[in-house]
Amino acid sequence: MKKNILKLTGLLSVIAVLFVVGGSAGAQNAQPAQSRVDMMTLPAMKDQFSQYFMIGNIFNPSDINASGVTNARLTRHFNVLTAENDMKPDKIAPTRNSFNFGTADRMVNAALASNIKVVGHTLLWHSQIPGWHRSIGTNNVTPEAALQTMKDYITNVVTHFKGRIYCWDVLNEAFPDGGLGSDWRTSMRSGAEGNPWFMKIGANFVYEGFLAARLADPDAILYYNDYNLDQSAKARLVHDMVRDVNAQYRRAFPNERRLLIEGIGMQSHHNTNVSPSNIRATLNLFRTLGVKISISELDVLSQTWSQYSSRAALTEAGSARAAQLYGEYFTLFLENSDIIERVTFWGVYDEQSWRARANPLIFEGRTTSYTKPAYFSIMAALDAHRRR
Ligand code: 9MR
Repeated sequence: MKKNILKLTGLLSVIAVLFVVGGSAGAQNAQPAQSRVDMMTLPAMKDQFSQYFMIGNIFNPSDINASGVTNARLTRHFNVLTAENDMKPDKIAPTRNSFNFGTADRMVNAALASNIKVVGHTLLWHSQIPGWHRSIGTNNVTPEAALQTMKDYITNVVTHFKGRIYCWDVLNEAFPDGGLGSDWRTSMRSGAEGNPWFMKIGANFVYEGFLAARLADPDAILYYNDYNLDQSAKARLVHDMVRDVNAQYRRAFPNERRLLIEGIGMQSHHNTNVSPSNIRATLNLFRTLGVKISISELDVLSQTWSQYSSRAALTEAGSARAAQLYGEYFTLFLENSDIIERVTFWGVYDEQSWRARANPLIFEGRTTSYTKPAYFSIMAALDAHRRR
């Protein structure tokens, strides 16, 4: 009986996909109303994409208990999770030398008990950091002392989770939003909201930080993670940093076969002006580094950035555009699946999103989450890729 229901719901979703594909193929005819499907009845996305990449999402303390992940929407569709906030420096290391691992431990252990991998997010950042990180940038400790403090912190945290974290976002968002120089070593965030480690230690904190993480847990894959990497100036700086830090590692450890920075996380907090061709250009650039890529925080506003920031009303055209872009992005991800190891959505349903007012996700509904057209355009992209 249960099997039959599953078969039936599978069939329904295939029919829904056909509607969307038919519509986007340019038929002028009136389109049938989109069927909304409860995401719990859909085939598991993690299985559908299993030959290409992992499919991830975020989780919070309310999604788990002592025996595992209790949020069935997560366990059904996703095989890798990132703590939305609970592994950030302000949560894990509120004061110097007193770590607060309780919540993070419960979350990581629950995910592992549910057979789900965990991304460690994040070690070195300029935001959501405790006062003792922030003040490193401006207090009168020496650069040498600050470097030791940073290494100790990384060693402590990574060692604590050793063997449980599949990859670490070692460094997050080091580059600013605008006014980028051409040399990565002098272009990182500084000032009141700057990266304190960069401000005190200088650019070599990157190599030292990644090296401390590698030594503490050699099995973890070490990532640099950032947003706006569809923009060529920022992508170029990230490329140069990864190239130079990996070259420095190669000189120091000539027999080591692995890279030090093994992956780049492209957060991908997009809006309806983010063009797939820019993302393609960045993927081609990063490909030359020999690194893995993760799409690490995907969401797509149903608006342009300026509409979103001016709190403009949503339009149907904007929602349709976002849905279409989801499909185009996935087409690109599938074409690059030899280097993409994970695609993580930054939330399951719109209402939970940090940008909820622009409906950026592929499901909607807090109590029961239903498909949006974006879901079907992703599945149509998968279908088209398989048929190539
Ligand atoms: O989704 C997170 C939100 O709950 C927090 O309030 C916010 C604070 O900075 O961080 C959000 O997650 C961020 C992620 O850790 C790093 N990239 C940007 C994400 C969205 O702000």
